[in-house]
Amino acid sequence: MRAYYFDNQPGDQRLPHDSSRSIDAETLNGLRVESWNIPLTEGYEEKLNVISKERAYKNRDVITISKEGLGDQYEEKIKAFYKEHIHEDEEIRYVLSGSGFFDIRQASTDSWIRLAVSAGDLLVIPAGIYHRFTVDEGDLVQAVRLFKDEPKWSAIYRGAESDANPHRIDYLKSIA
Ligand code: KMT
Ligand code: NI
Repeated sequence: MRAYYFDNQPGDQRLPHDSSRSIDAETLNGLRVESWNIPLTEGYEEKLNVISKERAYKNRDVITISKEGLGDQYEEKIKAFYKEHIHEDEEIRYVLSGSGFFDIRQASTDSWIRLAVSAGDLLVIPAGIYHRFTVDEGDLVQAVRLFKDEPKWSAIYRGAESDANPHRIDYLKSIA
């Protein structure tokens, strides 16, 4: 999974927007973003099960974002995923096929860091970090969504209220 600063240039969200300034693993650790690569070869399900057990991810489902699947709603849906937000729980995704970009905010600079994910990438985005998602030009991603308990779907969009959310405040404390 490559990580780099978003270039902040206008244009289609699905383009790479690569500033060519890379981000190292230490920086991601400091933001409490975790990732693994579990290749989709024989036995990957077992490995995913081991991690799920260790971290008490009890529930999961599969999400598919594709033009075929979403039809007329496709453009609207990918714009919605791309609106900056937080959650009150971790966002855990294991990519089965296709590819896309998770953008996470570096709190110290308010810059976007772009994480390019593809099949085999398992990503944990902590509660309270501002982020957004887009497919890339392939217009397809299929991923397992893992949950600790009951899925908490609600996105809290960035604003005065989200800044005051206890999960946001706890996140900022945890990276201080
Ligand atoms: C989300 O919540 O942003 C998503 O599930 C995006 C697709 S998962 C690669
Ligand atoms: Ni999210």
